[in-house]
Amino acid sequence: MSYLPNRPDRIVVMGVLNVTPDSFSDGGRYASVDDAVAHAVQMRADGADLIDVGGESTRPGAQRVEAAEETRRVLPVVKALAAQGIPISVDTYRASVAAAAIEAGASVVNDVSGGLGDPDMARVVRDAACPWILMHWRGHSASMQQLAHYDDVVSDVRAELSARVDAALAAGVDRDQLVLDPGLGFAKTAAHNWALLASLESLVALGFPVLVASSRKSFLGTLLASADGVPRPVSDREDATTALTAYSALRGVWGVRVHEVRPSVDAALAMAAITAASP
Ligand code: PMM
Repeated sequence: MSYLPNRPDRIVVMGVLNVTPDSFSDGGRYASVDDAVAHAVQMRADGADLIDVGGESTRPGAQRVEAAEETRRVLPVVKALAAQGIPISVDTYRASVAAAAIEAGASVVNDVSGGLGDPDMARVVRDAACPWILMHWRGHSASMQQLAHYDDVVSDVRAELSARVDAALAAGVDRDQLVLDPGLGFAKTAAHNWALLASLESLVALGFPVLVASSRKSFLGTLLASADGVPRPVSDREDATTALTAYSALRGVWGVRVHEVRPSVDAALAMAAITAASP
């Protein structure tokens, strides 16, 4: 079984490294391998336990890129980070990209489709015996916001994630490989995201490590909108992101996935200190 970081002192913090021209918050910033590696090294120095390398934007409305292009973006960065001993997750729902990234040194597969995007992913993850983050997902980014309809978002997401767990186990993946993620912003309105956050315990109660990825997402832009309704810009949503890291840590999650690592590491340490001191 390869590496799923766990820390005795705080929850895990994953640092986002999007090597895409069009991601919603950092698209285009780390398009060269050198820039990407330098940013990853900085996130590591800030305390990131995993660097999450993604080569395809999943922002609402994003169009897909070809597998060859996704691999071309991701692989040189994965190789360069692995050469420095930096733990890597690969953010992809393509089995071929995941397999190539694992071969190049990635140790975790972060699959925003929860295994639905590529029927071959379960085999790749099973053969690699690596951790597999299963995110709640209903469809590709181009059309996912039309799928944001739930009877009860908390129980529906929980049931749909449980079905993904069952499919993974049926494909021969080990229980210990799985991490669950409610998929904030993926086929979800702001109200859905808040409801899922309010009921994080019900996801944690499924008995798997849980990842929360709220960083800079548009529901925070809406929450923090100006008086005339203009969403707070992406670059100015960090304090709310840090607050959600602290909240998530107190709700028993395994980790968070964030763009700005240091404030979340600090928040995680502070919440762990409170937990440790609790009677
Ligand atoms: N969100 C994005 C990308 N990858 N992975 C997981 N596990 N969970 C998420 O919610 C998630 C993800 C989109 O955000 P980005 O464009 O900032 O990477």
